[in-house]
Amino acid sequence: MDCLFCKVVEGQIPAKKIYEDDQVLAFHDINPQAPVHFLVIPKRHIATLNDLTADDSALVGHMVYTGQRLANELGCTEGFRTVFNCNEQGGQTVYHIHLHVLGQRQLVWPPG
Ligand code: DGP
Repeated sequence: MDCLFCKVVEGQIPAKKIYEDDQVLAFHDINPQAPVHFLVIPKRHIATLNDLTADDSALVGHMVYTGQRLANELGCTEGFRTVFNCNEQGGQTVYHIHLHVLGQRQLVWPPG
C-alpha cells in the first residue's frame, strides 16, 4: 500500500520515534509547528476519521491517552493541544489518521 505512514510503521521511511507498542507509534513531526510537535498513529492503516467504526473506539482512546502521557513526559506541563485533521478542508495531507500533539508555546484559538 502506498501510504507514507504505513512505510514509517514498517521502517521503510525513517522517523524520530518516541514510543511504540503493538497498536500505536509516536514520532516527531518532520515540520514542527511548536517546540514539541509529535504525531500518534495507529499501526493499522485507517485513511481518515471518516473511516472509523465503533470497533476503533478503544484504539482512538489509546492514541489520545498515549498523546497525553508523552506530552507530559516531554515537558508540556503547562498544557498542550491535540488535533486530528480530516480530509482536504480539514487540512489533512497524509491519509493515515494521526493525532497531532503540540506544546511548549502559547497556542492561539481559533487555528487557521
Ligand atoms: P496533516 O496535515 O494533519 O495530514 O499532517 C501531516 C503531518 O505529517 C504534517 O505536520 C507533516 C508530517 N509529515 C509529513 N511527512 C512526514 C514524514 O515523512 N515524516 C514525519 N516525521 N512527519 C511527516
